[in-house]
Amino acid sequence: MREIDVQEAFLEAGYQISPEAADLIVSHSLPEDLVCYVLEHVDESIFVIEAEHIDVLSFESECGTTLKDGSGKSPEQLTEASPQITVSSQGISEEKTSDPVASSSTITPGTTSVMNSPASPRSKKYSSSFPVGYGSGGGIDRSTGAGTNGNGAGNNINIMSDITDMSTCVGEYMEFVQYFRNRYSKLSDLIRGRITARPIESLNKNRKHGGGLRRSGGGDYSEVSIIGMVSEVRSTANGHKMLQLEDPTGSFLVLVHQAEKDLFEEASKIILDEVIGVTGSLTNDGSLIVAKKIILPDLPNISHRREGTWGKAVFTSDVHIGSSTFLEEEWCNFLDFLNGKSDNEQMRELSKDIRFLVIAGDLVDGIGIFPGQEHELDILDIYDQYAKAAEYFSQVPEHIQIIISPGNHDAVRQAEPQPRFPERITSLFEDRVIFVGNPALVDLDGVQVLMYHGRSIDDLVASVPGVSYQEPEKAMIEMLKRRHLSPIYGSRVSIAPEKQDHFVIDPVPDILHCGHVHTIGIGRYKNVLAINSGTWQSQTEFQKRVNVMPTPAQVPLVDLSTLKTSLLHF
Ligand code: D5M
Ligand code: FE
Ligand code: ZN
Repeated sequence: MREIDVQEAFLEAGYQISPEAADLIVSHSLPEDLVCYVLEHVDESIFVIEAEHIDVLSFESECGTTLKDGSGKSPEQLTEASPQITVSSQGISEEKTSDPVASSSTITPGTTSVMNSPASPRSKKYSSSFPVGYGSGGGIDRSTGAGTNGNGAGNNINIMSDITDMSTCVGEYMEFVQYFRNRYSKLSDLIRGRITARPIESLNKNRKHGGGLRRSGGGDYSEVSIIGMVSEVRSTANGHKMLQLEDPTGSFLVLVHQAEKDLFEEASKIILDEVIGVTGSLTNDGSLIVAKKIILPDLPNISHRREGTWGKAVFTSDVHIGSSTFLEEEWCNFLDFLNGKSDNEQMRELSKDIRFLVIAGDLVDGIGIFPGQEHELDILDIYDQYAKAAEYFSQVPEHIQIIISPGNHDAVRQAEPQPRFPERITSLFEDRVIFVGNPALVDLDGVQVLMYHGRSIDDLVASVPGVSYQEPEKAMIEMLKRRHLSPIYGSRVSIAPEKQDHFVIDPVPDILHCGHVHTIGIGRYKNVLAINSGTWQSQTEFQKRVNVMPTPAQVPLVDLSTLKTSLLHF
C-alpha cells in the first residue's frame, strides 16, 4: 500500500492524515488492516489523523486474535452575459463579455440503474460510514441561528439551504436508491409542466402486446414523451446517438438521428445521470423512441428578477492559505482594498459600500490532499493554517459580513454535500464570520447566492463538448441548464446519498458562485449571474504537470442592486 492509497482511504472516509501517520501505516506489515482498524476506532471528533491516533500495539494484539480464530478481517474495501468592466490597481483596463452558450460533440458511455432495479450504483470508491453531522454544536447560533444574522451594518443574511447538521446518510445501498429517486423526482417535476410524459412501464407493456402504440382516440398514435435519468449514452455504428433513459417504472432506449443536426448537437452534450425529457415517435416494434425534441429542466424563460439590495459583494475562493504558492502579497493588497487603503482613487471609491465577502471553499491548502504536499506547504499544521486564515479575516473591516463554505482542501468530509467547518476550526474565527456547508444557498439581504465549491466542473470539462477550464462560467451555465450542481455520479465528486438531493438548483438563485478550477469566469444565463472566483494560489507543481493555468489574485465585485460585475486585479 502506497502513501497515496492511505491518504485516499482516509479522505474518502472524511479524514485527513498527517504525513507521519501515513508513513507509520505504510511501514507496517499489514497496512490495509491497520487502515481499517484506525477507521473503526478513531474518535469522530478528530479531523486529522496523527501518528498518536494510531494504536499499533492494540491493533497487533487484536489482529493476532482474529487471525488465530480464522476470522481475520480483510480491510473493509473503501469502495464502495453582460459586459464586464475590468479594473486593476491602475484602474479600468479592459472590457470583457462572456458568451454564455457552448456548443459541439462526443460522449462517455456508462451504465447505471439505481432507480428500478437491484443493480448496484456505478462502481465507485465509497466509504461505508460517513462521519455524520460533522460540525454540530458551536457556531450554529452565529451561522444559522434563527435563520438570520444581523450585524451593526444591517447586513441581513439568511441561510436558506445547507446540509450542516442535517446529514443522515451512512452510505448504504438503499440510501443511494432513495437519493436517485429524489433527484429524479425533483428534476422531473421541473420538466413535467412542459410535456405530458408517460411512465416508461406503459411503453414496455405496449411492446409486449405486439409492438407499436395503437391509435388511441384517432390522434397521432406514435408520438410519446418520457422523462428519465440518463443511464447510458453511446454512439451507434451508423453514427447516431443512443440514450437509455430510466424512470422509477423502467428504462427505454431513445435514438437521436445524426441527420437532425440541432437535436444531435444537443444530444452530444447529454451526460450520464442528468434528468431529461424526450418527445419522439415510437418505432413500429415499440423498441425505441426516435427523438424529435429534448427538454432539459433549464431555467424558466420568464422570471422576475428580485429587486436586489444596496451595496456590493465581493466573491472569492481557493485562497489556499498555508501553501507555499499562496500569493500573500496580493492577498494583503486585497485586504487593504477592503479597508479602503488602495493607492488608486478609483479602487478606494469601489471599496466604499462593500457589505459582503463570500468565499466558496479551499480556504486553506490542507494537509495530505495530494502526495508530497508537505513539500509545497509553508504551514504544515492544518489548525495553524486556519489560525492564519482567522488572523487575515480579523483584518476585514467589521461592516463587511464574511461567509465561508468549504472545498476539497478543507478539513471536512470529502463526500458532498459537505457540512461547515467543525467547531474546533470555527472557534478560531471572530463571531461575525458565518460558516455554511458546500453547497449552500444564502440570501444576502434579498440577493440569493448559491455557493458551490465546484468540484463537478472537472467532470463537466471532461464530458461536455465546448466546456473548458479557461471558461469555467460555461460549465456553470451547463449546471444551470440541468438545474443540478453535480449531475455526473461516480466520477470526481463523491456524492453522499442524503435523503434530499442538495445539488438540485431550486429555487433559482440570482448568483451562482463557484471556485475550484482556479480560473476566473463571469457569465450570465437568463437571469442568473455565474461567477467563478479564481484563486490566490499561483501555479502549483501539479498544475504545471497537467497544464492548469490559474488566473490568480482577481476578484469579482458585484453591485447588488444591478448585478453589474467588475473584476478587480491585485
Ligand atoms: O484544484 C485546482 C485545480 O487543479 C482544479 O481544476 C482541479 C485540478 N486538480 C487538482 N488536483 C487534481 C488531480 N489530482 N487530478 C486532476 N486535476 C486536479 P484544487 O481543488 O485547488 O486542488
Ligand atoms: Fe482550490
Ligand atoms: Zn478545489
